[in-house]
Amino acid sequence: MKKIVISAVLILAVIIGCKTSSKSNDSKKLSLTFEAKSGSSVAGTATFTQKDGEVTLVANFTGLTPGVHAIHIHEKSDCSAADGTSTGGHWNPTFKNHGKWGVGDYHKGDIGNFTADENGKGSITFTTDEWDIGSGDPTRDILNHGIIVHKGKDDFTTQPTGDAGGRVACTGIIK
Ligand SMILES: [Cu+2]
Ligand SMILES: [Zn+2]
Repeated sequence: MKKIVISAVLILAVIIGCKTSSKSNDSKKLSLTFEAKSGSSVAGTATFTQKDGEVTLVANFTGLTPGVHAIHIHEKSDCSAADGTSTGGHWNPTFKNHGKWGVGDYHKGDIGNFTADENGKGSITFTTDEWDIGSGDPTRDILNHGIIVHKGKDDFTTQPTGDAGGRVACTGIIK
């Protein structure tokens, strides 16, 4: 009888242990470095952090032209082209129109705009429960896509690009 009780306690401990470890697996982080494109001198870094079912992007840039710049997740992680076009169009796994996140139609990659100051420095923080890191769900998983920073601003209207101009920085979203 004692043996049975001890076994039951052990099994319970294993179950609790598994639950705890699967919860901590929900916390994931990716750190990325941008490369300059289209002859720009933009440098930057980005982190994606997944916690409690939400993913937060924090990105910081230098070397931008002062003013408003679009930033999107694009389809491919391939930054090899000098003008960044190797990343393809906006990541749009749900086949929606381009737009402003949370307002009508929008691509899963439509992060939006941020502003660079007079010294060319800019940053953006963006949090959503519509992304994840590495689930394999094509409508949510940001892995193996790319991030593009544009020369100009996203008008949230022009299809399918937002008319944001050339591509001045690029990184693959890869481990
Ligand atoms: Cu873009
Ligand atoms: Zn878009």
